[in-house]
Amino acid sequence: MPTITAFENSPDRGRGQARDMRVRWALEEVGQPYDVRLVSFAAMKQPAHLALHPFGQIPTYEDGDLALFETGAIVLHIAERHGGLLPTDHNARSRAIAWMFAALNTLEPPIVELGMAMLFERDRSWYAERLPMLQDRVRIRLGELSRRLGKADWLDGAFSAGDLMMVTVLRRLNTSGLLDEYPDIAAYVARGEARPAFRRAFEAQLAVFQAASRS
Ligand code: GTB
Repeated sequence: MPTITAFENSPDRGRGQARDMRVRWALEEVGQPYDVRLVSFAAMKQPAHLALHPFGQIPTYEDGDLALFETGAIVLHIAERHGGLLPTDHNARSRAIAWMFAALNTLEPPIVELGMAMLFERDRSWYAERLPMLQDRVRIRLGELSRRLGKADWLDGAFSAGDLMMVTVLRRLNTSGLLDEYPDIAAYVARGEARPAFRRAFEAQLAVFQAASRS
């Protein structure tokens, strides 16, 4: 049974924004049970965890003699070893993987930059000037994604690891108000969140936060 790591006490207060969520969701989609080892911020920077993750972050993934870090690599590994997250047709499979890269490489950077500014830069003198620029950078990508998605349910045929990754990245905009400007993208995210595997993964990470709040 694989073991993943997650925050002992997630700063997102159980909103499923930390990146263990995408690994949990992938494992739930393919029906693979898993263990979770919870780590504190201090423990993440200790040698035992650094041996698994050179940057001292979560999540990690261990299965037998394989240890992985980086959610892109972890989700791809899960998708390659189980059915259900990647098409069997070679070209369609490569396109689904391209969407995983697009989520991580093209959408996530401007979304994370906006999120970081909203969290940590609100009291800076230049915040009001910088915010619209960061929002516009995200709007450009959302507009492009919206045009490509069109009226389809998923990015390229059936739901794939590409959609899983894209939905987890887009969810980081939940409190930004930007998704309201793109109802088709908001509906796409909602479709992902409505999947039973997503719900199970979400409840599992929420239970960690609730247990930590009680103790
Ligand atoms: N590129 C890596 C991957 O995809 O695996 C990035 C991993 C990463 O950023 N991990 C974060 C971490 O361990 C947790 S998810 N940070 C601790 C550190 O770097 O010391 C990022 C995250 C954290 C909190 C919220 N939140 O509170 O909403 C959202 C996302």
